[in-house]
Amino acid sequence: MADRRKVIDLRSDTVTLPTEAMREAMKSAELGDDVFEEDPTVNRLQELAARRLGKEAALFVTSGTMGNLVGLLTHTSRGDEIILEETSHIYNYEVAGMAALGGLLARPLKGTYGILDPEDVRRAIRSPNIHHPKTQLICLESTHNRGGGTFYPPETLKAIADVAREAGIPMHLDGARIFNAAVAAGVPAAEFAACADSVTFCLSKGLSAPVGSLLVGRASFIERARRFRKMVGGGMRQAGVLAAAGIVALETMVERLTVDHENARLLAEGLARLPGIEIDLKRVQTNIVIFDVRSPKTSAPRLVQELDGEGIKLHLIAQDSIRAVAHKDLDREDILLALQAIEKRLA
Ligand code: TLP
Repeated sequence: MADRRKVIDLRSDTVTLPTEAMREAMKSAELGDDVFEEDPTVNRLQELAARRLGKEAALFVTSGTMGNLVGLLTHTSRGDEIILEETSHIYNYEVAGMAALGGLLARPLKGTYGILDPEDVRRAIRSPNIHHPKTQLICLESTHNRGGGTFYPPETLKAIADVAREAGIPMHLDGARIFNAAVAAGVPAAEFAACADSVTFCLSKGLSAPVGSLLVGRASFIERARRFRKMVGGGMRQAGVLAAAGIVALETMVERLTVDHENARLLAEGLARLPGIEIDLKRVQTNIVIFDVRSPKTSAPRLVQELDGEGIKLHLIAQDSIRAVAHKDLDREDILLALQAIEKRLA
């Protein structure tokens, strides 16, 4: 391993660098002021995103966090309650923006590797009562980050959409990695999106664009969301320079996600064979691999620290738990090298 020059960064798919085609597109992008809705490249990306997700309109935002926040603000009023999964990104990793900026009350439910049961959702919806907060939104996440890259089976998603529709409650999907779910399930992303009133998805993760996410939904919803985006400081100007890379991401980087899924599988199956590693292969469905270290030879924090010294980066997500994410800047060879290095520490 001594002659290896490359850092094998498995911390996240957010570390992916833009492709040459993206850099070229950024250089020659046609630009305007997007707050005036006059950036032709942003407009083109938004139209493309809406079409891909089967929705009327889309809004280019800086990040997945902003897409979710703007989506939540647009759906709700202060004091409303939203149902979400207890390990979801919105509840755990978005700095409590929903509470701090939206005045929203969270109703976290327990899922199975992040996936909620439609009956649990139904039971959590508040009945009208002067004492209760109003259940105003159901938020799902697919693929589910802390669930280990799991995704909603289309029938489960449809069942929850039915529960929501019967109760007259809108649904927001945090689809940061919706294309990973689509490619793994072999269904168009629009089929998942059809179950939700709004969807956030990211260009800057597996799709490898440098910056940006989209919020999609009905035209009237996106029109209101545009005001909230401005409120939270997301009114960008010549944002076409970023949107240009996003167009390339959507047009050319979706199908190749299967390669990342194969590499994640390779890593997961390799890890499952090592002593002192606990991993549930059922939850490895896309590009994320979560595993536990229970070994007399080392601990999860020590393993992460020592491998970092060797140029192999992993993400410690709990005292005994590690996350690794496959992405386009890592190939099969990198995965095998990482596995070898981990094996050495456990032997
Ligand atoms: N997730 C990041 C970190 O924040 C943990 C990662 O490395 O996985 N929804 C989901 C499901 C996400 O995984 C993320 C990012 C977001 C939303 C937020 O996206 P950004 O980072 O663009 O704000």
